[in-house]
Amino acid sequence: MGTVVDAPNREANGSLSEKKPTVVFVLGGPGSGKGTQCENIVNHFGYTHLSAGDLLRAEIKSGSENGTMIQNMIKEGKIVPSEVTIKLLQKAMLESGNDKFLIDGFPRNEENRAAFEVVTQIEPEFVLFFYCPEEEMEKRLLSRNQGREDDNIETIRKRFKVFLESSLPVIQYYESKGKVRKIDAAKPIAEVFDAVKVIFTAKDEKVKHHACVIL
Ligand code: UP5
Ligand code: MG
Repeated sequence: MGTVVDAPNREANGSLSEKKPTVVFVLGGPGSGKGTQCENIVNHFGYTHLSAGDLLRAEIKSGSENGTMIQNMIKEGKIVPSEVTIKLLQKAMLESGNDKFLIDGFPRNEENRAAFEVVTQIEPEFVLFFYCPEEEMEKRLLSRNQGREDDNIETIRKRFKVFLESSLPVIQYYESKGKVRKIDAAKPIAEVFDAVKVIFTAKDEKVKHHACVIL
């Protein structure tokens, strides 16, 4: 498997860092609505949505050499090694042709976070954090019905535990840097998006204002 800074990663990073892309991390517990809201953000604000979980599931389907390992980890709700996920994210970013990305469901632990920073030299613009009580997330996941192998009560409980133990510290880290935008995700989908819109609109206004000042 090699290390996180092996040759393909460095090469991919060369062209990525030149582009200086805007990255927003979209984080929140399993079933908090990350994917649902990312779709809305793409339609309104022109970002490319990269779900780390979707990329990993596509990797399993493609029959890649890491497929079985990834499948086993997802079944157990465990976090796939950073190296694998970061390579998939870098490739998707390069292939998209866009320079604005929503990275959904990553970084999931401190190691993910640090490795992404080292390998890509990218710092997120901000972190969108969907906060939702576990009972509500559990209800949503159990009624999602999309055939995901990790949407069973046993795996869901493991995913919740990993989120609390490993992913919340990442959010706390960004909180300490003033980068977290927290959203109440227990509300209906449209109301959650109203709150999301305010954040992305404020960001666009800031960019426009900056451009005017420069001109
Ligand atoms: N729904 C959404 N919003 C709603 C609302 N406001 N009110 C009522 N219902 C709402 O939503 C889930 C369901 O709820 C849907 O049916 C939706 O209609 C409804 P969704 O938008 O899909 O929620 P999301 O937060 O995206 O839930 P998801 O299950 O995708 O989150 P996870 O973080 O658990 O899953 P992910 O795909 O990111 O990761 C899966 C696994 O991959 C991980 O457990 C891990 O094993 C692995 N992984 C890694 O190892 N590394 C990574 O970097 C990423 C993943
Ligand atoms: Mg999702």
